[in-house]
Amino acid sequence: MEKNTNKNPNHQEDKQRDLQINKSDGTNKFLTTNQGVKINDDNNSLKAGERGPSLLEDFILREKITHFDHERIPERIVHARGSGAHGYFEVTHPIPELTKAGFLQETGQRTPVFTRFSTVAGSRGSTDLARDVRGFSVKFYTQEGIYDLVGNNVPVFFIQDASKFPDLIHAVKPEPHNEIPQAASAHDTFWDFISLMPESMHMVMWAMSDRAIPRSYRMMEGFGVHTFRLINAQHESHFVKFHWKPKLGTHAVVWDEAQKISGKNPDFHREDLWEAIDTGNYPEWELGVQVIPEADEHKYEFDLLDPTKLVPEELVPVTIIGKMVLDRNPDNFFAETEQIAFHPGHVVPGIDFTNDPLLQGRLFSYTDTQLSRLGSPNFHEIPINRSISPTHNNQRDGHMRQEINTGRVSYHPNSLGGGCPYQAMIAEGGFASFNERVDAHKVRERSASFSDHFSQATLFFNSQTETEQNHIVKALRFELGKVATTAIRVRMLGLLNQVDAGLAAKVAQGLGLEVPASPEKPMNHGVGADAEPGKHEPTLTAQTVLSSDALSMLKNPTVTPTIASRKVAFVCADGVSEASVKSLKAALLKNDAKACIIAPHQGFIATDEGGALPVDFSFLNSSSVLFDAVFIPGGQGLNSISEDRDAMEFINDAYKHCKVIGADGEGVDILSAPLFSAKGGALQDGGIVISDTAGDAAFAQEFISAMSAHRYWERENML
Ligand code: HDE
Repeated sequence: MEKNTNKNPNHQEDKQRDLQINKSDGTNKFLTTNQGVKINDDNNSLKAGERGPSLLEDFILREKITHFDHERIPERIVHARGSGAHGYFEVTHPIPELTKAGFLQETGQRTPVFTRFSTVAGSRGSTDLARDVRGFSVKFYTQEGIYDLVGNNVPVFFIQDASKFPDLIHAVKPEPHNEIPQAASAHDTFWDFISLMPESMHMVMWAMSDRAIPRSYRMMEGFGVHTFRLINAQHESHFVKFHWKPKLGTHAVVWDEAQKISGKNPDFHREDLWEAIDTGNYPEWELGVQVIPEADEHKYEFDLLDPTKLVPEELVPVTIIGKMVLDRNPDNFFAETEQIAFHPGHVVPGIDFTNDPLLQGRLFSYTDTQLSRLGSPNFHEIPINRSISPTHNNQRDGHMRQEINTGRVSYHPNSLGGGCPYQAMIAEGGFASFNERVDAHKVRERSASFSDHFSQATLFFNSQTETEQNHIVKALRFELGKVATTAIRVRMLGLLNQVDAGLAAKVAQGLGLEVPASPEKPMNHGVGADAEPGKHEPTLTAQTVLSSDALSMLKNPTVTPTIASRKVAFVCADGVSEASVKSLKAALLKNDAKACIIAPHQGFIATDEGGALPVDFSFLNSSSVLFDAVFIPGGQGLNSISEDRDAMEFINDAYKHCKVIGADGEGVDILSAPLFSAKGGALQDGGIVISDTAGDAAFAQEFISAMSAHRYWERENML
């Protein structure tokens, strides 16, 4: 009898081998039609005479154009813009006592994965740096079937019930009359909806924080959001929350930087992920779980089924059980990243659902959306979606069916086929849903335990450093400032005042409005027409945890400081000191960081020593927002930079964005130039590293250690 065990710890390569059979490479091959006929002329259509009409007979032209006409498929309704990579998941701390899932049983066990990161609101071609939540979806190709963990980089969601999802997405997407704005929540319809749905307030705090403008996909946390269940071999259930913790720590850019990156390089995150993997800087995350026994279901002041709430790590710590490494870029974006079909309902024995009403709705949506996006119930046969564990059932036919099912039997039970394929007993790996008792009235209702919409929003705000709080205030001023309808702005101020009075007052000041004395009533419009008045108004529950360091990016460096894979712009000109360039470049390379030479022109620049250095970018086609730090080397020719507005804007932006700026030798003079000091910069500021001697080794060390702190927030304008 065939039994799917997961005991082969070396099946990391299985998916790669599985994909191999579909790969095609035209190197040293003839050009052919799709029917395998060799093509003699791919440049001229068949015509009646050189200047005559084209002939319908030209099957080569017709095939080529027809295929081209049908190249596009509908983009994802949400999360259309994304990037993905292959890798593996490795168990570091097995949890057989909690789950029977085969891929979590033994230390060192590796499972192939494909991970896709995305923004939510923008179209496929939109910018990576939109202020938005990021999708974080992982497909595990386990030996017991596909398991998808389809999460976000924020641990909570805007809404509590699936029925509001289409409304939320309609509100945030470009407005329907003019399709403006693209990939942005800063417009009336989004804030109109939010201002009437106080349950969104916790997630709004996250979306207005710097979590919504990550430095890199590699530097984001990931969360399963909903509470799931782990089921062990004794059929016992534990509640579980999933967390991905990035090895490089959680980092963001600032909003001004994000907007500039969107213009300078809208593929910033996509390129960053691709380059990191291409150069062997494999992104890595730890997978952690917060585990809650069934008996503790009602122990907390929030409901575990409410997706607008998180479980503070102070109440339930995160246990790390494994790590994920992404080590291979896709061969073909469309075939892999675009066609991959995730589904929170793809689970394996040992993992199960809860009654979270948002999760329950998702369990319907994802297959349904694949039917229109990928066009057929056979989307599971697309190579990237194909399970590496065998699949046998009585589902048949449909568009583009690949599998050739043999035999005359396509039903169960049967005797003609010997009863095959047969059902698996639980002991043989058959999936059996958790035997939860449900005894209830059929209602369209929400539990009263879902009605505290503000306490965790306040918890999030209180957990932030002053810098992070300022960024939230500025983000809200930006977003609400773009809302044309004053009544919506005022309604939002009323809700923000429930989260934190200081926050509301500062946002109001920026908008030139007053915080209303009391919020507009009713606050909550997400209720049925016959709901008792006031029944569903938000309530406040006493909180056990008032501040949680884990929620702040700045308070919570999750790893030892590193500058690995960070990029430094060397601001150069003809007459640069080669010794200075080479010394810091070598030190950066040793720390796995990268140096790029930026100069007034491309090609080569002459060095002080009489040599030449290749230029990577000019000030015209680059910008310091694309780099993590800036270095101005010494050299006689460097003085010309202090007069160059483009070069000085490059440096001044790095200053404004609180990045490390280093200079040695004559480079130091640039930081004394009027064009720098006029923007507030001074040599003694934090994160400014200087040395009188060009090419000094101690300077390089100081620069690198300054860079590992990433940003010098004290330079930022305070509110
Ligand atoms: Fe999704 N979501 N979602 N979602 N979601 C989709 O499925 C949906 C929700 C998330 O990289 C769609 O294949 C409903 C929460 C990610 O391919 C669609 C509801 C969370 C991705 C869909 C939610 C997510 C999607 C669009 C409320 C965080 C991208 C294309 C009931 C835990 C996956 C697709 C990828 C994609 C529906 C809520 C995350 C339309 C109805 C909560 C990361 O089916």
